[in-house]
Amino acid sequence: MQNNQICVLSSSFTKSIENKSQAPSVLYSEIAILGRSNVGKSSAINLLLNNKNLAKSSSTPGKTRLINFFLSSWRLDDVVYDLRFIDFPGFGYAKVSKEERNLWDKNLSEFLKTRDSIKLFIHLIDSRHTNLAIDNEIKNFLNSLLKPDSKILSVFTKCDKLNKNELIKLKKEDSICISYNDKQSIESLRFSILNHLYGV
Ligand SMILES: Nc1nc2c(ncn2[C@@H]2O[C@H](COP(=O)(O)OP(=O)(O)O)[C@@H](O)[C@H]2O)c(=O)[nH]1
Ligand SMILES: [Mg+2]
Repeated sequence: MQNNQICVLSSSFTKSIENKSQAPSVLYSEIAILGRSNVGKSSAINLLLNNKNLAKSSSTPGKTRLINFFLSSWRLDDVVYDLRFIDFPGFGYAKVSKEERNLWDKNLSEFLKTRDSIKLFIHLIDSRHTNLAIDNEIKNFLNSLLKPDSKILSVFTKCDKLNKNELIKLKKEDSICISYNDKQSIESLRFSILNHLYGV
């Protein structure tokens, strides 16, 4: 299936929003990237969109949590796909007051529940910690949002941190495993995205 390459034609940052009233109009199929803080969401977006500086990657997330929109055009076999990626920083970020967290969770759920253009939810999970309570929470939450035309894709990050046996074990389960120093893993994820969205 992967004879040809996906060419990333262009990628750009669209805008950041605080709540759903500020969201850009629905023009494209959307891919939501979710996962706990520090799991590698921004890095994954930069890798997929082939631009190191698009999503700000930081080990000390600030208090302001925004939903960030990016647009990217990919070409495969002479067909161009316009895709919108949505980064959700601070999901389950614990180092804020309970009130703040509740408000953020409410904003986030409201946005996710009503944004019908999200056709794919990519749940990033740290490959070294595959059974965290927060990830089970995210999984249940995403399952509650699923519509007949949307899907969830679980992707394991930071696979360069695994030893050979751990990696073999994870891959045996047909898992998608990515790492920032494995370009092929990123290309495979691009193929999975197009496959889930367009059946290609
Ligand atoms: N070893 C390794 N570290 C990674 C990888 N992807 C991201 N990181 C690091 O993990 C930290 C958090 O990444 P970031 O993308 O900001 O996570 P986010 O909070 O989910 O957006 C940063 O220090 C990244 O450099 C990876 O594939 N391998
Ligand atoms: Mg981030």
